[in-house]
Amino acid sequence: MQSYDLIIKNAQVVTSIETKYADIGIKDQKIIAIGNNLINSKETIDATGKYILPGGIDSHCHIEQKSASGLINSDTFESATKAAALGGNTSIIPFAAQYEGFTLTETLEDYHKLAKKGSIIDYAMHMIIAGPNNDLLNLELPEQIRLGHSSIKIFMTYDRLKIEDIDILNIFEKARDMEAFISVHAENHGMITWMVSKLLEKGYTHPKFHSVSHPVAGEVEAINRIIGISELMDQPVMIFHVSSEKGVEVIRNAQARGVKIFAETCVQYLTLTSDEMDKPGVEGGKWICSPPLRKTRDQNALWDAVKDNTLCLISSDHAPYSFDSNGKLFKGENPNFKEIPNGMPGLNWRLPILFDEIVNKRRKNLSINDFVRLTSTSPAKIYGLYPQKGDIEIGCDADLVIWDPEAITELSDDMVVDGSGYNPYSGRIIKGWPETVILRGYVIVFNNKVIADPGNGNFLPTKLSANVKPKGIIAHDLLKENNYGANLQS
Ligand code: DUC
Ligand code: ZN
Ligand code: ZN
Repeated sequence: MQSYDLIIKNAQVVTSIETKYADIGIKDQKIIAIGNNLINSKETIDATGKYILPGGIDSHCHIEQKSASGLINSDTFESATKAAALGGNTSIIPFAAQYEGFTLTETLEDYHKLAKKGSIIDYAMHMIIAGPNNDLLNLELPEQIRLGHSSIKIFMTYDRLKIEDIDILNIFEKARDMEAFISVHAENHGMITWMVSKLLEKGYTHPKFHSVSHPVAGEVEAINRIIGISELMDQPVMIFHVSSEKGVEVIRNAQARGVKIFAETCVQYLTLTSDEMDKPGVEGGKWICSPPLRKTRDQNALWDAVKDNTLCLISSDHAPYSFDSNGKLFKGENPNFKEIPNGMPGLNWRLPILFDEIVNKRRKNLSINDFVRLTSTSPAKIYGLYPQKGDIEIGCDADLVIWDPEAITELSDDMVVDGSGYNPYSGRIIKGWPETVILRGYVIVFNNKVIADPGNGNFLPTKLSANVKPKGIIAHDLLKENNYGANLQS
């Protein structure tokens, strides 16, 4: 008779496509049976009245990353992944940030050391490329893609991170040749720099002016530009953290005419507005992130875009800074908005807040299956983790979360285990909580306590997913007959 290491009984099993009552049988870290009345296990968990979902995958989070301002996020892999696990995640995709003057290889080695030592959940790794020299593009990049880093992130703004269009084109060309995916921080650097200087010149220094300094027009322009580059190069991209109604419109139009682009938003853009920054003193700096929180109208448009799949996943963009002289206030007690580092914590809060919005409040009539798709299956499918991660099927890693749909929680600063020390959602009362978290068959969170050790997480090497491969169509402008064959009559 088949024996199991763990059986979870009597729950409603939820995937991105269905919800059904079943038992789940786990052996050697994998799901090996989904059926009724499973028996013969070393351990059994009775999940009557609960849901079992695939573990959350947060595909956009910054951990122990050196930021553009030179500061390091107020987290270690240990504290960040504890927060992530408590929030129902079993995998993350953080960043290794390569800056001008550093090799990609040493950068990746450094971040891998940190992740291996501290992470309690599994992780893949995006490569930020900010100094794309010839050696990096021609020698290092192919090797790192071969080693399982199939995702590149580029920035169109931030002084030390942004790259010029010519470099973007070179990276797109290499990524297409070597089978990598590209994600983009799309905001127009010139517009932001100009707005910041105008605002400061006029004495507008309060944190609330941060949102004014990142105009929607800057997001729209950069998204348009990256779509144009993506079309020319036939290289699909992920547009990160879309924050505005107008940004969504540009993406929806491009998708409608067949451009293969993907876009995400983050929990904060769906649930908070720029009003958060309008608090006395510098308190509002806690909500400074880029792109900035916008208006209720943008929030509604983002939910519509989630509903019609213009935005195909929701991440946290976790980038915590403590609210003291080591973090948000590193320039002093009374910084202007530009002196406050950008970023908010979110690994712990993304799933419970979205569960409340989607499953409990039925925002835009989205379902619990949509919740799974947006927060686990879709990131797995896009970043090459599927079907090992992101689903409940025979053969998948046994990454499972038992959700109590009735638990009522008031979010507070007291709950925070990440390095920020504050909860941007404090005071919010939500329904539904990820009470037990299982990674590869081992319980890592029980009764809201982490019971796994740092170093427990595995690196997840990725390959370019078939879902995000180029269409294989050479752009009109690059066709021989349209003169990319050049020569003409010269
Ligand atoms: N903006 C980013 O682009 N990344 C981290 C946090 C932020 O606010
Ligand atoms: Zn970004
Ligand atoms: Zn980010």
